[in-house]
Amino acid sequence: MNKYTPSEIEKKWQDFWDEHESFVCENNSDKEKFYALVEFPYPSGQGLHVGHPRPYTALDIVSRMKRMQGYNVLYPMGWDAFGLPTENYAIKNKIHPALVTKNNIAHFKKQLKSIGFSFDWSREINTTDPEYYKWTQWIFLQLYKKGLAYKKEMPINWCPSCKVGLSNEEVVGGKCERCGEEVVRRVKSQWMLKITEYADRLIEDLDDLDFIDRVVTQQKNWIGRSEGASINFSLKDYDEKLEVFTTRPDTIYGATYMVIAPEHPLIENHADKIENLEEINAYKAECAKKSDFERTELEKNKSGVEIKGIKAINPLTNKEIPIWISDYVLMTYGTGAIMAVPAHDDRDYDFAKKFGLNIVPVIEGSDVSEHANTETATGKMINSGILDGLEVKDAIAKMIDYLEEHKLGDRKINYKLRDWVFSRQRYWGEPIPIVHCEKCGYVALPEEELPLLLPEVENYEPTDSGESPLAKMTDWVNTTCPKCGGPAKRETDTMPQWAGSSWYFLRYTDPHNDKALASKEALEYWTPVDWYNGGMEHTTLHLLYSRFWHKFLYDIGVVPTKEPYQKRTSHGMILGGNNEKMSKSRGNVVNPDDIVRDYGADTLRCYEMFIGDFEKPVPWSENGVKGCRRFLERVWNLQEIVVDGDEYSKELVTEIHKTIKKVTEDYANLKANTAIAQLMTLSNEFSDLGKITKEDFRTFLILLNPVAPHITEELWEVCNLGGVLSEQTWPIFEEELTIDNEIEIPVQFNGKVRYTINIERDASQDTVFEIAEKDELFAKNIDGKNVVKKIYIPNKIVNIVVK
Ligand code: ANZ
Ligand code: ZN
Repeated sequence: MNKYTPSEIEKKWQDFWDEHESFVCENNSDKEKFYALVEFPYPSGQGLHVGHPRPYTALDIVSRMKRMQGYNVLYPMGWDAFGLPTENYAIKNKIHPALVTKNNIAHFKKQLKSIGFSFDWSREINTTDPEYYKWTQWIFLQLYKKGLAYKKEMPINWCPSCKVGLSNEEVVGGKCERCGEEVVRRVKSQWMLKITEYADRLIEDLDDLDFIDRVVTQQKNWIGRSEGASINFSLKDYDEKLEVFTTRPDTIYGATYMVIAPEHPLIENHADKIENLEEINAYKAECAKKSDFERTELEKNKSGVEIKGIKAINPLTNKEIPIWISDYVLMTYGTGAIMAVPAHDDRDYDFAKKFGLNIVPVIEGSDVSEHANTETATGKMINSGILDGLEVKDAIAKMIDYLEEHKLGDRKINYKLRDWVFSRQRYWGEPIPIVHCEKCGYVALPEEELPLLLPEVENYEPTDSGESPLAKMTDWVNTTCPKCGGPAKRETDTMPQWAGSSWYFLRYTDPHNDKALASKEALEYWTPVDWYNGGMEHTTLHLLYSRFWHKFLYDIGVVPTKEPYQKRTSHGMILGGNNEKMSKSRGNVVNPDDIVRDYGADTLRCYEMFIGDFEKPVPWSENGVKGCRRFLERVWNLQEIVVDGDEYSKELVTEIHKTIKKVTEDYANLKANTAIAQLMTLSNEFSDLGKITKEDFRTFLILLNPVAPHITEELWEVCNLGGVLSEQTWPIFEEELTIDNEIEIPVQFNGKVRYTINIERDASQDTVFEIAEKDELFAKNIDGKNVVKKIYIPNKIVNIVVK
């Protein structure tokens, strides 16, 4: 027997799979399809770290098992390659980002190949390939034609360090998600996508999907649908209204003052009536320095200024109430103005306490609570005129009816979700295929002109004015209008990194198509993706964006399903040995190349799965790696005890059937860790027995193959088990055979257990008594007395009554 040498056998089998196109799948097949998807990586300069292979291995296991179960499996891989890090690297090192991308991809691909994933590499895609982004641009044009892409002056989140506008999703805790720099506000004309038009469907259609709970919850919270009412409060002595959004119209009798956001137009529109304008402007200037996050999440101490000279009228109490300006009210939500109900809203309560404002309770026995949520608020209305005595739920309904009837307001649904800021003032992204004509305004490029290629520029630095470097390319920018032929200018903003990943799973179904993003037949056959695994950090960005695009493509008849992904799961992060997030600066990054070199790809894969529950974050441990390597060495040694035989060894039948059952179910439920534990147990039984049949070993190797594909293929060959492992069919178990047949039961004498016997399950009563009586302890326990009764409860207990 040769020594177990992964470096020799792993390359051999990887080449074999490549040559034999073992994992290339067909678009035309009678087999049932299975589409497994993992999030394609951004090919950074650092290469893979050991976090990447965790989800890839998990779905590789599912894919390999499914193939052997007879499915036509699509398990693809590609590159999400536009983006800032590459561009920044290109600027710093004066290399074209396309070249940087090419090198990074080559590195990533080599690493992935060395781990033996069963990707169908014939379908590899790259979002920066013009043949790919042609279709990203095409989708944008369709959105534009349907009025879902529009340009708007927007206060945007601006990162002064990256010199780029960020979407709300890219701002984390008031800081740039990428570089950590404090984000400031800046007004800029931006391309926007109307994702808000799909808000309801993005919530409702979640019901038919098999997404893990935390993904569903996060998506719903992000969309943030609130039902309530908009109510118009009149301003005293003005023929003008101040509109608020509230989820609690029932509490209107308790609205003792109003608050508007510092940016609310009321102030400019009525500057002449305001007596303390200077004080208000000073307060506004202070607020402008803070992000929304600081204003709402961080600021515990309420601040504000009363607007002197303007009063509002509560339309139900008809009382005059003051209007304040405070930064706890955001201009970007609802109407930027609220009716404050300090008795029943925490924020209003704190504010009223601080500034000595009136507090009028309107719900019996209910203190200030955070129950702004209509679903959790209960109680009987008091001090509330027409609502007195009603339950909150009924009071809300009645008040909305009343408001509508008296033209004081309307039923209203509000969303936290904002339209998607879709332009970036950077170079390394898809050019937006729109020109601006002096006469015709914005005009879409004709589809035949796609792809609109990124021009070569000398300098990728963004300009300080915030324009994209493309703005300096006058030759490229100046063009003619496709409509009137007059002079026009090209859009110089590019698309955000989220563009290419919003539809990539469609391209995998037909990656070389030059007539359409994919053929109807390919989409019909492969979509939806059966199982998509990805990081929790992509729940509110990528997952929502791609569901939006897919729904849009469904609406215009391009894709056959209304949802892109049937099932969504998510993995926990792999942490450094010190339990901290792996990062270069913490010096705790583990490079999978080192593990492959020192222990082998199979050990890496096995450990990635054995490390712990798939959904939980877990620290890396070199000892764990060694443990997996020792397990594989024991498996390697099993070849010494294999003897001829096309049936399972009698002693192993139960354990083998049990193992097939457990492993099959565990793999399908992302529990490869417990599947591996079961395979360890079985391999120990093999060793204890000292001799196993070829059939014992075949089943064992097939079951282990998805986790450790190289060593199992090699052993299959070495032991002459017939053909190639990856072409075998998955073993099936018989439920009856998974049950242990020999069982141990107690023998009682006059109700006391004296010894136990081993019997065959369901043995006859006579046989059981015979076994019980044969035991030497039987005579001892009779002790010369008479047996008056023998009772047997099948498979449970024997009871002997003596006198
Ligand atoms: C009166 C009231 C009484 C409210 C009460 C709550 C509880 P969600 O659920 O998040 O939609 N609000 C409305 N617009 C706002 C803005 N631009 N900035 C800050 N707060 C705003 O919350 C809706 C509630 O948040 C609204 O209902 C409003 O306060 C406040 F016992 O109106 B409520
Ligand atoms: Zn024109």
